[in-house]
Amino acid sequence: MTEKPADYLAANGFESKTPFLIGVAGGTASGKSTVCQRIMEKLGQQHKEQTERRVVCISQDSFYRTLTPSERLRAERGQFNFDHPDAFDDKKLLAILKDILAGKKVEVPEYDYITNSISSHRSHTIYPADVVLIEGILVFYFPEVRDLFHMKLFVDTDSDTRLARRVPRDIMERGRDLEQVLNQYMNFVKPAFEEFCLPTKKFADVIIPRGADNFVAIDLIVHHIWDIMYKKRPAQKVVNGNCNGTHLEVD
Ligand code: UZR
Ligand code: MG
Repeated sequence: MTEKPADYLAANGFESKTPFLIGVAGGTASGKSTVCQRIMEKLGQQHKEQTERRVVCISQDSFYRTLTPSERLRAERGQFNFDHPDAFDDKKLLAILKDILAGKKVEVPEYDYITNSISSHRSHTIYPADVVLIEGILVFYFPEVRDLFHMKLFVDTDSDTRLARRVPRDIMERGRDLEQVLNQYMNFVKPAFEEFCLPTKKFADVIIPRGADNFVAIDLIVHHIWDIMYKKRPAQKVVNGNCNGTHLEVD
């Protein structure tokens, strides 16, 4: 390849000074978070201090909107559709992604699945990084958000595998009982997946069959990110007091 870094970056639609934004979509329990974790692990980022990380991951769950009192009651009875696009605050997600692209430090709220709400006192700070992964069932649904990604991955795992994972996860980690989980799945999760999530697969640049078990696909993606982080990016000094002056160099 004779392409110069700047040409490569321009051809791929992003400017050298902005982070490389990767969207990771897929059905519930498809392995989106695990794919992101594997990518971070392979890049040696998992055990770094937050301020030192060059690759960070954000979940779309942090952008569930605050429910009205009556919606909250429905949520407690398992009658609120958390898989519908209306359940999200897409404007807030868009604003935060724009800030990230502008190289700003942002605060991302933490979501609590037990109370079905954003924690009012817990959030985490995302410092400027080279690569930012955004994972969630509907990250490709909102056109303005979708258009911001430099790379789009869709984690494509069979529905039965996803259901088999979702049931124990909801019971053990999210405080639900079996009947509630299955009702919610049949009434909301499955139909919303088919109506809103699956049609966004066509926007993906890379489809990852079998999800996090697909080591070959993850390796290929990691190599691409590695290139961006260590080879293709021009030297850049992130000017931010909290970022410890991360310095990236061309080899
Ligand atoms: P993933 N979800 C909850 O179960 N409770 C909430 O308060 C908010 C979201 C679920 C949501 C969706 N659906 O299927 C899932 N329900 O989180 C998305 N019901 O998360 O992609 O990790 O499966
Ligand atoms: Mg998840």
